[in-house]
Amino acid sequence: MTVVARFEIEHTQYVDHLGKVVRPLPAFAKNAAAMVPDYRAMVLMRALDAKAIAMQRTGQIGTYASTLGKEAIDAGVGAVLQRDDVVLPSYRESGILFLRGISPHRVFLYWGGDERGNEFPESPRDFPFCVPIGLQLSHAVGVAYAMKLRGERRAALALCGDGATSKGDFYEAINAAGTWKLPMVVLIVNNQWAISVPRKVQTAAATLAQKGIAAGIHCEQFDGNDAIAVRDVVGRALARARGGDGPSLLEAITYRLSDHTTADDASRYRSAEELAGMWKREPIVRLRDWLVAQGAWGREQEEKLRGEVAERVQQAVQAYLDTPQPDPRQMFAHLYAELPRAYAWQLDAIEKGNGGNHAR
Ligand SMILES: Cc1ncc(C[n+]2csc(CCOP(=O)(O)OP(=O)(O)O)c2C)c(N)n1
Ligand SMILES: [Mg+2]
Repeated sequence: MTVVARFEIEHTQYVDHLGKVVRPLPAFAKNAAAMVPDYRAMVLMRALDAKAIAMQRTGQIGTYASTLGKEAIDAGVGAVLQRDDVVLPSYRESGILFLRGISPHRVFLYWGGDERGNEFPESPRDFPFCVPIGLQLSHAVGVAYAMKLRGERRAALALCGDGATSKGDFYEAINAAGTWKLPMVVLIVNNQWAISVPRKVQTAAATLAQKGIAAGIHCEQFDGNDAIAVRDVVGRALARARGGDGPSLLEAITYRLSDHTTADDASRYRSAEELAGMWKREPIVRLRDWLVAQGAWGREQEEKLRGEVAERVQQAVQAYLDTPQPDPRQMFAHLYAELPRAYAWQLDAIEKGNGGNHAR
């Protein structure tokens, strides 16, 4: 017997959950101050997330998918994306979008049931939230193919969950990306759960990153709660894509500290011990401890930041509340050239004033 191929999956971590540096830092992190913007962004993301949950609980928005625990991924990805790149998010990527310049009040609009929350005028090339699992991956193939045809130095970055990697769309997308050597990066946010299905019963594969081996593309895994590892690994993959060196499949190891959405109660299917253990690995305290140890952050800055963040969250809430209700007829606008009867009578009812506005 001859071995015809061997494969390895690398895992990258720079700062462990105790704040200890476990391997030489990449050049960009040699000066700890360079990571302060990531920390600031992560604190803002967490505050906006807590506010969104409070707004759902008080009936001001509808179902909401929390980002609790994945702030390092969103901040790191936001930091290494270039303006011209295209992001194709799932429903859990609002943190990245804030760093693309998208106003946080749009996230409240979206989860408040207002389609205008899916319009991103501040970063118009980025794709809207994608709720059908995995669809954004095949869209990314199309986007990356167009970039390649035009000979542009840009990359398409699609994000999906661990559960999404069980879908045909996922395999089809990475296979096409490999075959056509597309400027594309797929980032799996492995938060260990797909609603109530744990990672271990999702697949028999030892890692999710290794799924890229069969597609013939670069693949690696990293600690998604280590902000430095996120910037390093995602930054390198995007540079490869832009430089014509082909696609990557990346697996970020993190943990969903929240329920799946506000419509879920995770305490019914996972233990309090597991959750408590994972809180010890969460990304914000880890980065702050490291910044403090490097002398790049202190109590005064923290207090000032908390004040600024509270103000920004309040501004976002106000911008949401101040947005006039959409015209209810707009829900029919992009469905059909000619409305079928089942919808036509509903539109008619609205126009006659029987299905009109309600208060936000
Ligand atoms: C095509 C499709 N099938 C099923 C669902 C229902 N659904 C919503 S979220 C989800 C689990 C997704 O898990 P994962 O990919 O790990 O993402 P996470 O929510 O953990 O970020 C499922 C099955 C859906 N939205 N779309
Ligand atoms: Mg998941």
